Amino acid sequence: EIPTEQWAQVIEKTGGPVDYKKIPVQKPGPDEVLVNIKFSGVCHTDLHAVNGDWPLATKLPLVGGHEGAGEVVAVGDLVTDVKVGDLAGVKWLNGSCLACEFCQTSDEPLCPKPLLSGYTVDGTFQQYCIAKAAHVARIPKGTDLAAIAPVLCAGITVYKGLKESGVKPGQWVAIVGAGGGLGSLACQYARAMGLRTIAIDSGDEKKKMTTELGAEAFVDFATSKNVVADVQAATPDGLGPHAVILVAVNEKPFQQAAEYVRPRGTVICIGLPAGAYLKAPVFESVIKMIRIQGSYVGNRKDSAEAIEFFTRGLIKAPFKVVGLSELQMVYDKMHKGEIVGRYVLDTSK
Ligand code: 8ID
Ligand code: ZN
Repeated sequence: EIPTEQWAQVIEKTGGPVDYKKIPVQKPGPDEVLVNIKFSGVCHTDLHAVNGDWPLATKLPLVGGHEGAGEVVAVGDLVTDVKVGDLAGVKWLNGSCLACEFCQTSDEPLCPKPLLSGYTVDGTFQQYCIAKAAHVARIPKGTDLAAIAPVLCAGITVYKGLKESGVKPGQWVAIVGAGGGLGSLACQYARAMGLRTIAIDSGDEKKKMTTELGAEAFVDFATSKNVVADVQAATPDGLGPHAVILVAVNEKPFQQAAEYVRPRGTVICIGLPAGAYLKAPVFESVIKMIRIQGSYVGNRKDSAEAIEFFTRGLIKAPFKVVGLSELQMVYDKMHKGEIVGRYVLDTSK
């Protein structure tokens, strides 16, 4: 039975704090489903939302979260392809118009009227969450819902970024921020896609984890005397990686990547540090013919593919499970850059 009340983490004003309390369970509209969220990953985007880091306002009060895995408990009248009892994932893209040029060409993250989970609509830091049926991720029966939660944003996003980079099996990719949530999944997707990885992050724990996840080299941005030289030296011919995947939450590496990427290489920007700007030397950018591009989550097909990699057993990134009630502790660690991999919240405690 669907209760009328549920536990949730709510922010009343930008800047926080999050308040663990009971709120009403909503009813799905005709094209929506209600998902009983069992587990939700905590993405750095959720912390950006609390802090008001971006030039886009959130709804308030707000329930954050957009890596929610659970079971469908109710569907609207118009929903025919998702059934009560199905497993489903609530992603960042909660819904889109399905009619604009971008939705028509399967670039739905670029829809000018998106619904964003945990940002413009309430997200997955609650026990019952609403999403548009067209956009919920389909999760196969029997899936470990705690383990798949981080795939629903971090996994999809880095998989899409790697595809957008155009890098081919056997080529080198530098993952900047490799020890965090997106980075740890990027190490796994890169290995599954046949790529060779240079992990860039800081500290022994992150070095150990990224090595176990398949990275062949580690550059510590905090202790390296010359990050650019060290990254280039990690490739056999010293010419640098074919692609750079930027998932750090700091402006500096966004200004460094163009310096160490290989000629003809691609820099993919994914991380969204507050107030940051991209910068690259015009001279090297021109004579190296480099490409610098943004990449933003993934479409429904990218999502299904990213989930399929997980279901095939190719994606095993470390995560720690704590109760939904402990979200503030996770934010505090995230703020200090202390999280190795991902935290996942169990909504039952
Ligand atoms: O679609 C998108 N573009 C998208 C989707 C999901 C998330 C973008 N994001 C954004 C988030 O909003 C956030 O800005 O990606 C960024 C990373 O999210 P995350 O992986 O959830 O964050 P994290 O777990 O805190 O990891 C960040 C890592 O960056 C490292 C930190 O040590 C940490 O491990 N890092 C930092 I801060 N500065 C670094 C540097 N100079 C660095 N690593 C290398 N060099
Ligand atoms: Zn996210």
